[in-house]
Amino acid sequence: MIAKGQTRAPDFVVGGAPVWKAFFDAAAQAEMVEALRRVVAAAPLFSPETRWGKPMSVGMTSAGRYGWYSDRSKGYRYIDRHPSGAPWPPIPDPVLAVWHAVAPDARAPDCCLVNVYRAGAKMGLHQDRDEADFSQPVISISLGDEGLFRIGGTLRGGPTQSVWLASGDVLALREEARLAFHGIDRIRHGSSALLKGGGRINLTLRVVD
Ligand code: MD6
Ligand code: FE
Repeated sequence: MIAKGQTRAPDFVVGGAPVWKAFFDAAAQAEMVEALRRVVAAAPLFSPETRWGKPMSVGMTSAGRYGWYSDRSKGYRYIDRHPSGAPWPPIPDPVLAVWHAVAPDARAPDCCLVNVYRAGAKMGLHQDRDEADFSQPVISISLGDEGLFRIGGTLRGGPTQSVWLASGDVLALREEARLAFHGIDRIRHGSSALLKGGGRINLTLRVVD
């Protein structure tokens, strides 16, 4: 469990994004995975379609007032219910605790996007720009297998840097890096024992409105 009021300086900065290595320990990671199982039970994973109509390799769902969604007809957006029509479940408290610890001055997040990477899944370079207020950060939490995170600048096609994100690591896209292009090139399948059968979960917390 993250203690209330816990703060810590980031361990390093990559492409303008601060990274906190092992921000929470194995017991807290397992607690978070349990809470996420309840989220997935209420809001099952689905594979959104890109704007171009291709299914994404990453399984997704959300918690909070809004969930992120995409399909061929309307593209990338937030919707206030799961595609089944069910309301999104609330953002679990241990996840909110991470947000408040690394972004104490930010507004409360109203979406936690849950990305699940099985063997071979990846996420192409993109910007997170479907939110209304870019003064608010996006905070990412990694769980399970290591993922190779790549980050560039705010223009597509510029130079990029890469870093492996491991279970318990936290990264923030904020300030000059808020609109940086970023993605996940590959997963080191089986590098963590946190998830049965391997895989990686990434949570991104956002303020949408
Ligand atoms: C991932 N992360 O780590 C994908 N977005 O699986 C993201 O797309 C991301 O790490 C916004 C802020 C931080 C991120
Ligand atoms: Fe992103």
